[in-house]
Amino acid sequence: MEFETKAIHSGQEPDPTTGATITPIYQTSTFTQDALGKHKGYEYSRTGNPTRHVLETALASLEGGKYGLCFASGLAATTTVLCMLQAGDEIVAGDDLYGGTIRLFSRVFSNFNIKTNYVNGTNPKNFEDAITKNTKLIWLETPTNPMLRLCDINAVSKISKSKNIILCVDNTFASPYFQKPLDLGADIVVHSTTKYLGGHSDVVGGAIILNNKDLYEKVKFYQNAIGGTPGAFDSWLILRGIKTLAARMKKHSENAQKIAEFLEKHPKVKEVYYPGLKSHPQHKLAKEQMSGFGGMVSFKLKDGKEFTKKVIESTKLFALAESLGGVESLINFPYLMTHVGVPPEHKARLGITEDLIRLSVGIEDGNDLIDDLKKALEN
Ligand code: P1T
Repeated sequence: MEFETKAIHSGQEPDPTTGATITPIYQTSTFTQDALGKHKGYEYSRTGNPTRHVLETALASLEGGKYGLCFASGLAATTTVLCMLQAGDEIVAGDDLYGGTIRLFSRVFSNFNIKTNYVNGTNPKNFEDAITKNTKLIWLETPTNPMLRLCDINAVSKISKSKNIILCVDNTFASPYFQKPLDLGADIVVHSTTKYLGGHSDVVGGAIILNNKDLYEKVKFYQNAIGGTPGAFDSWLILRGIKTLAARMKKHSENAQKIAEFLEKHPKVKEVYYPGLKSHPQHKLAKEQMSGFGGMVSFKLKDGKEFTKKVIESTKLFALAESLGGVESLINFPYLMTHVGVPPEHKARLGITEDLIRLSVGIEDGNDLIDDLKKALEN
């Protein structure tokens, strides 16, 4: 079955009790049992809920995985993966990650004696060099947030497998429509379903997809034990979102490519970061491991921070807001918004400066979006 068909049908059979074509919202915390120890598959909604279960099955199918598990946010999914570690264990992580992920690693799990070594993820060898006898997890995003750098998933997976270390890939930026980390050798895929999977900026959620049964059982245990699970309505919203994922991703990507090319030629723009540009240093890798380049574009302006501030405050269609992946375009200032919690020296190393702008390119008309940016840059 092709991706578009799976998005609409996988796991989404008519409701077994009523025949409802669309999965109902099972808005219940608990399930009445037939007799002690005898029930219809569900006991309590933290442990399992039919609406969530349909979403978990559908997401697994889209990522080409066997098992899916859903969470109340992307960070709840990340937390659940990290809870499988023990004090003294170490993580090797790509250094360019969503600011909240860095905050979680460096300011929460560090308190439990779980140390993270950050490496420049553009060279797989850097992961290998940072591995110690205590390393239990390799964590990477690709494309990264916000610099749109790439990590070679297949190359890193060869390293992780040879050392028996779990490789977890945050696939939020690409979405399963453009990239399938499990096929490339990852053990776990994590998503903020808040973004492209939900697609309409109306829900916060997370997911984990994986193939290994033992690992699945372990994550499932932690999902229930920790309790960062989504409600039925939120699960339903994401389920509705994924039905149009393919159509949306094509348009996001088409618009983003046009905008990146427009920005690249603009005299006030210093640098543009988009994997679909021929000038992107990892364009070749992008073409190999992705089937499209996504809807995120970052760029730097020549005229410094005051002008940058003016630009981000003067777009009309691009809303100044955190988050990404919705149908509407957003403009973001990573230095003070999504990456505000990242230590200054870490930001400086990545190039998250006060002239950096990140765009989440929506699915509006591409020329309208370009006009909006053109006017804002005329300031
Ligand atoms: O916000 P939440 O659903 O908890 O997801 C966290 C998260 C995880 N991974 C990536 C790559 C992300 O971009 C995010 C959230 N990011 C934003 C809110 C943002 O504007 O970048």
